[in-house]
This record gives sequence, structure tokens and C-alpha cells, in this order.
Amino acid sequence: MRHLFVAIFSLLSFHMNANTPLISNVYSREIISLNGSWNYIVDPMDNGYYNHRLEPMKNGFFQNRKQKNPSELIEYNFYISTVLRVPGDWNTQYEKLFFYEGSIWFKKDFPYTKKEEKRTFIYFGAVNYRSWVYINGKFAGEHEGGYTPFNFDVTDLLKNGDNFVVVRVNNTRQKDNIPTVNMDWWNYGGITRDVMLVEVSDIHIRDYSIQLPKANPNVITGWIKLNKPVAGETISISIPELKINKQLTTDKDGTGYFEFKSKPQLWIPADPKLYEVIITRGSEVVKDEIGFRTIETKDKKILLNGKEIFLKGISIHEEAPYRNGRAWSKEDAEILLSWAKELGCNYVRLAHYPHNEYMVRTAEKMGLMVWSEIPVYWTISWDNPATYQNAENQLDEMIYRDKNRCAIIIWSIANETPHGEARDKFLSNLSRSARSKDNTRLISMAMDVAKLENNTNIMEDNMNEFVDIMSFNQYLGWYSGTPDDCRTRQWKIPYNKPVIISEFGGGALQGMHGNKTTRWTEEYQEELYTRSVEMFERIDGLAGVSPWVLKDFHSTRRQLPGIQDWFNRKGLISDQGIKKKAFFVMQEWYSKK
Ligand code: GCB
Repeated sequence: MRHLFVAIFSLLSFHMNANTPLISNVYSREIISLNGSWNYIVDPMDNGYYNHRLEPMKNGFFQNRKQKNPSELIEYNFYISTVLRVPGDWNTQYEKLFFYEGSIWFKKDFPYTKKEEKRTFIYFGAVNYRSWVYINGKFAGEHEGGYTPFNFDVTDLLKNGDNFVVVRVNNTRQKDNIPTVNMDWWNYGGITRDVMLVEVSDIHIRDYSIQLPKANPNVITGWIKLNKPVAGETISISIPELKINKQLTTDKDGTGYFEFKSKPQLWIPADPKLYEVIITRGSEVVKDEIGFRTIETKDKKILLNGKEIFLKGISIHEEAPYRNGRAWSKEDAEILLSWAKELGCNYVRLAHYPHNEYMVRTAEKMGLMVWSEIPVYWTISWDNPATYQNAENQLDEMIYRDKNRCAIIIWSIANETPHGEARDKFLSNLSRSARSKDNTRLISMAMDVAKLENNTNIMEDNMNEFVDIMSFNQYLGWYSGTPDDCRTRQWKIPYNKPVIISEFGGGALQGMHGNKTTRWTEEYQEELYTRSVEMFERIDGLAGVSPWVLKDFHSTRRQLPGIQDWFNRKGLISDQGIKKKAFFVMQEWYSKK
């Protein structure tokens, strides 16, 4: 009986390990990077995990076994397998992996010296889509969702000297996933963001929130939370430039709350002021740069720090500038966002999933407000409770990571979802969930134009009560009608809320020239932009736009040879970084707004 119990228990512990709550702001902690070359094994049948009866094996590839004598049979070997760069998608590193969807095993060796009194976590900025992590052959944890960070406490799995980490990554598209099986971007697989070990003390600062409360620029409020529910711990918070230096005592949940009267210089795009904030607990120090601003809506206006602002935006995919594949570095973020600045933007829509932390932090430093989105895209499984749970989880992880980024003004909970009862229930619940986590930001989603009557686009959506801003994607002149139709098209949006055109645009192959009625020429795209912005002037309550899209990006839906070649060509800039004519139409319009 006892044996049975032990067997069941070890089977469970072999596979169960709930996600450990995330350590905030890892970049300011003591970290050891695990970026670099990782050996990999492509495993389309999950042969490294299941035996021929499809039962999980004790001896899977995560054991990273090496042959001990020449008669031993082991049918894999990480050490003589080729390498992939991490961070990086696998699709653009080897031609044979361009279209690959399935499992790949990654392995990295690393030396480690255990430190008394320290806990060590392994942290992943993102892995697309699902991952299983093993340290020295033992299961550390698993994660679902390709665009948000996660970490596991691996203190007890590490040893002094040589260690190895193995990650099984699977990016198979599935109907019930978020996103689902079809989307207009590349399903890049792999360990696509930074990986690191994070060392913290046994009791440590896990998370904090520091901001202005809703619509009040004279008080800084927030909380600091330890990883354990220990009362009576002293934590200090200081913002030297504001002469704030306070001590907090944790309550029985291990949380300390604060509220200071203060009049910080407010963050605005033209002067994105950030303050150094230092949080200390004993010898532990966490530093951050935090900006303060309020964001709200009043009737059809968006108010930043109480003043009306027009969002001059651009939609961006997380694709590297000048090279193929996922963007992941600070340098990538700086190039992409400096293009947005050159366009005249004060705002970016980071589509269609949470982008890496460098993007958000760089936008904040450059004075760009941010729309951040989860990949609830097109037609997902509205009726499946597990799909809902997954969406809510991705929403939580997005908010958790970025709640201290003042640049983020909008949480977007969906893109172009079809009207219907199940969808309404799903999205209204998501909206409630977002508000319960963060009542200081605006909520929106990119909707579709509902109908066309008497040459009037009518924007109706039951979700209007669950958003602060009515945002619509519309492609008049590309997917329907001609650019000329924009001259007369009218708009009716029957809500007393600000309106954002979250997408518009059309494709052009950079360098292809011709008549403005010829598809794919830069002239067609230029004309489409010219007519579109003219039309936007007639939209009552228009508070911002974010054209689709900054740069051409890879998409498996875009097959036209010679023109698309697997790129969505709606970029204002080509995949090679060359500006198309429409870029300058938008730049000119923004310069007058
Ligand atoms: C959309 C989608 C976006 C697509 C775009 C297009 O409405 O939101 O993801 O890439 O249209 O190019 O068709």
C-alpha cells in the first residue's frame, strides 16, 4: 500500500508544479543570464517524452543522458546536436525550421555555486507556446501562453558545479488555445525572450505597485509585497528626487501599503519624466524608474493628466527590424520605436499580444503611450471554460508584469471577435477581470464595423458597456470598396465614448510603382492613406488612430509570390527598413494634429 502511495505521489510530483508567482522587475535583481547557444533536438512526435504506447517515460530527453559504455542504447545526444540562439525563434534560424510547428527540446549546461540563504528561480521572458522545464533531469514546472513571463523556484534542483536545463517547447496550434489555429502573424516557436537565473533571499520583495490613484495627481499610492505572509517586516521606499523616504511594516499577508502626498512632475509624451524609486529590505535593494500620470475618459475625450489628448499611433508587431524573426532586444525596441517617433507618434498599439519588456520600457522612456493586448484574436473557443481561464491567465500575467509602466494607458482584451452571446459573456468577464486587477487604466478591444447602411458605417457592439474606448479596425479601400469611397463614407457611432481607429491600411511592395489604382504599388497605399485620413476628420469623437502597420511582417496567410512571399505588406516601412510613400502621408497628418 505504501509503495502504491509513493508511486502515485512520485508520478504527481513528476508532473505537477503550479506556476510560482512571478518576481517583478527581474532586471533589477541579481541575475545570471542563460542566453546564448542551446543544443536542440527536433521532435515532431514527442518521442523524447512518450514511449511507443504514448505513455510518459521516466527516461525522456529531459534526462539528457550520455552513453556510459559503447553497448548502451541511447538514441539521442544533445552534445552533438546543433545549436539555436536563445532568445530567438527557431523558424528564422534554420531554413528547415521555417514552417516547423511541433516540439523542440532545448538544452543548456551551466555552472552554478549554491549560496546559503538564497533562493534561485529560473525565469523566462516568454516561450511560445507551451513549455516544460527540467533542471538536472527533474521537472521544475510548465507554462502555457507564448507572450508572457514565468518563473519557477529551482533552488532544490540545483547543485554545486555542472548543471543543465532542458526545456521542451511546443508551438502546435490548437483550436482551444489563445491564440487559436488561425491568425495573421507567424507562429514563431522557441525560447523567444531572455532566460535567466534570479537569486533572491529566502524572504524577498516579490512585487510592488507604485502609481497615482485614478484621476488624482497629488497622491502616490501603492503596496509592496513579500513572497511570504510575514508580518512586522520593515521595508523602505524612497524616491530621492521627490524627497520621499518612508518605512513600511508588513501586515499578516506580508504586504506593506503606503500613500504619500506629493506633486510629482507628470509624465507626458513631450517630457516623459521618470523618477528613480528604491525599495529596500535589509540588504535587498530593488530599483525601478517610475513615471506618474493619470488617464481617464470624459464623454468622447481621452484625458492625459486631465488634458485632452489625441493618440497619434501606429500598430506594431514584435518583429525584428532589418532582419527576420522575433524582436527581443533593447536595440530592436529602440529601432522600432524610433521609427514610430519619426512618424510623429505619441502612442503605439503593441499588437496582438504582450510585447517584450524592453518594448514597453523603451516606449516609456521615449514618451510613447502604449496599448497592450492579449491574443484573444478572431474566432476562439468562446464556450470552453479552459480557454477562458487561459485568456484570463494571460491577461493577469500581462497586467502583473507591466502594472508599474505609466506608458501603458490601455489594456486591450481582444481583436476582431465575432458578435454572439458566448463571445459577449467571455469578453465581459475578461473586462471585469481586468478592471478588478487595475482600475487606473482604460479598457478597450479592437472591434469590427458592424454594418453598412446608406453609405454609413455603423459601429455597434454589445461590448460598448465594457470598454472605455470604442476601437474599430476598418479597411475601406482595401478589403472592400476603393480608396475613393472614403470621400463620401459616413460614420455613426452611437455611444458617448472616445473612438480609436485601431487599424486601417493596405498592402504595398516597397519599390513597386505605378498607378494609384494598381494594387500593391506604393502609390495605391499612398492614395489609400490620403483618402483615409481625410475621412477620419469626419468621425465624431475620434480620439486616436493606429494604422496597420509599422513594418511588413511575416505571416503564413500571405502567399502571393513576388509580392507577399510570406509577408503581410501593409507596413509603412518594408521588412528591409525602407520607408514607403504612405509613411510620409501619415507623418504629414500627424504633424498637423
Ligand atoms: C486585421 C487584423 C490584423 C491583420 C490585418 C490585415 O484586421 O487585426 O491582425 O494583419 O487585419 O492585414 O488583414
